[in-house]
Amino acid sequence: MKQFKFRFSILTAAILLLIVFTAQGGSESPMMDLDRLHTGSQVSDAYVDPDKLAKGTYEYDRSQLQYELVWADEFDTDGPVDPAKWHFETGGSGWGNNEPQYYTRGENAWVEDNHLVIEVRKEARGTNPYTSSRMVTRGRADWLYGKFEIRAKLPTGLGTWPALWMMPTHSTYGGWPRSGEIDIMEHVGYDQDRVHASVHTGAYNHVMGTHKTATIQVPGASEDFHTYTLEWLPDQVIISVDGKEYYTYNPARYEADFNYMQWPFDKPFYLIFNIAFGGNWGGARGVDDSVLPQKMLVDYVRVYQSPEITNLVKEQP
Ligand SMILES: [Ca+2]
Repeated sequence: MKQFKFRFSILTAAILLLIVFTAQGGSESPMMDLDRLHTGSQVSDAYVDPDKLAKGTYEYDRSQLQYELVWADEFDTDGPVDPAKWHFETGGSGWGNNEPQYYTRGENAWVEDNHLVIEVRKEARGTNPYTSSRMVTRGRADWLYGKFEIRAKLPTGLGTWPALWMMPTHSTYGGWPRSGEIDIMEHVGYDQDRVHASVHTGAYNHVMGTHKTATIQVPGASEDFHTYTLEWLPDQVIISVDGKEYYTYNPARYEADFNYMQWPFDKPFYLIFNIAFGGNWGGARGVDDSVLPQKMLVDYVRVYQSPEITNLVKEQP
């Protein structure tokens, strides 16, 4: 491992020098390549060979990364959720967690007073006793690496289970959890003000009880807005609340020689916002539907990417 690291360090340094000289040589910056990673209606073509990644060869100074805004929803226009940025995943089949709510086609989400509202209601839809929303950027936008900031105010009450999270656009490495899942924020009403961050992979997931997770106390999580941030780099995932980092997933911590089973996070992922009510986790200590309706408010979501990381990934030997 060390020999590999040393050899690749020299290569990386040479490439960085080359990038610096190239950038100085012309008036155009290397930032135009951002479009290759911000897919939206385009197709991502950035690719990292998992075998290369397994050597742990990415070298960058995280404190020096410059991030540029590539996508955002400020939720500043009252009315329906922007269909160019989001669509709704609908249905009431339990969503893999025995969740009793039905996700509607947009009736439970709208924009008001400069924020998104997702509302979970005690309202029957077929055999489902509750309705809610699950909105996704899938098909509209996805990203490979970046910084994702979401300013949100969470619902409260026994049974509520809001989440701000990401799933892979394509199941390149197989069905869940092999292609990965990144949970930027989860909160369950029976444990008010404790926020959870997790990743799930083929090797580490909650079904096996091996998923990598961390929690932090966020006093007033349902009374005030707080900023939930994911920084997703080519070799690690860092999650923070209000700038306080409390979760890092770096597969090199657990395996000397890892692959997609530990790190499927080299493919584009999309954003998901939802509120479940009950289910395996949200309902683990029962539900109290007298708390309904409940809302999650999102002031904004902003996605940034770093040209340095874009180039690092692209140029990696
Ligand atoms: Ca806003």
